[in-house]
Amino acid sequence: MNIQKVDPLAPRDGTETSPEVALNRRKWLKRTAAVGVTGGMIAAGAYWAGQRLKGTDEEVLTHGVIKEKPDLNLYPAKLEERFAYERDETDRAEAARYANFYEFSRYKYVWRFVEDFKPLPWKLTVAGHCNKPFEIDFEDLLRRFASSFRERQYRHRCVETWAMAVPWTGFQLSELIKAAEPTAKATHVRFVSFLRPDEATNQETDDAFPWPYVEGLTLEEATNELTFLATGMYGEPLFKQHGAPLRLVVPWKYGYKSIKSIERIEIVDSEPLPFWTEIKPDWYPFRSNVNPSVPIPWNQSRERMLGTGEQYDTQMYNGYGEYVTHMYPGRV
Ligand SMILES: Nc1nc2c(c(=O)[nH]1)N[C@H]1C(S)=C(S)[C@@H](COP(=O)(O)O)O[C@H]1N2
Ligand SMILES: [Mo]
Repeated sequence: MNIQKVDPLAPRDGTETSPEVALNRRKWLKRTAAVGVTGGMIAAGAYWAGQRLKGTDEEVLTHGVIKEKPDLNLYPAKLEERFAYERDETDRAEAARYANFYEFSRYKYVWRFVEDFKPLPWKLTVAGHCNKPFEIDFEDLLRRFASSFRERQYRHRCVETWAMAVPWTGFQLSELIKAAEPTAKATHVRFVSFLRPDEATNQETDDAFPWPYVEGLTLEEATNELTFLATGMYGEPLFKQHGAPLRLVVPWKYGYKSIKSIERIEIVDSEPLPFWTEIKPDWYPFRSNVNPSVPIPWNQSRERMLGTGEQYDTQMYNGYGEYVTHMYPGRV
């Protein structure tokens, strides 16, 4: 993500170098200049600081687990075979380690900063232009939509050009929207994440951002069969860093549309203003469909898989054209 507009000192995409790594590297550079140590040791110092922040697989896989799990036998859900990835599944620890969740940190390794976040109990509000608005406790939501639960294997493409292939558990957003009964006025859906500076350190300290995180889709996009509300990943409840207890997954759009830890879903009659669109509208426009031929502003034609570093050509609509092209006649 580029946050230069709010912080000219941020690295280009705001994410590749963590503050701790950068700080240590700077210290090392100073020291080595004074003492005249070799470049090999500079590299070793930066490497060591990076490793400490990355953590072991075991740390990464245990730190963000929600303690009280609703015991409803939802996981694992039945796999829908038609959404196979056509590439290797991303290692679970690699996905859990390298996340974007600005409420906790501007940088990666978010898992280190989610300790105070309490995703349960959780309440979801569904409101706006609908006949049946509702407010529902997360456990009741699971019960209400239990029969719609399934597992979906989706490719995910971040605008920073990293990608992953992971299995989500949840249900189609269309089911929830149908239950709310949108009225004739409804044209768009607005999603709002939490505002909890006590639990999310970066919401307290980083007031350059327009908290809370907001996203939006057209009603047609929101009810597309691909659009998924996920409560789990890899056959278990979501880790905190992946957006527990409930997040959106929109696989044909850049990753930032897939808003995490949703508190509010509003059915509205105009285009909402998403978080990143507010910060940088020319780079992160409302629609944000994955498109390898449009640089935003860096080249988007290739992508790199988390963990393996394997590279692929980025596909139009992230390869999901057969499900979504009809929504964008004559444009992208
Ligand atoms: N609330 C919230 N949702 C968010 C973000 C965020 O910072 N806050 N980052 C987005 C971005 S840029 C990406 S790529 C995906 C990353 O999902 P993952 O970390 O589970 O891989 O979450 C998206 N959803
Ligand atoms: Mo992203």
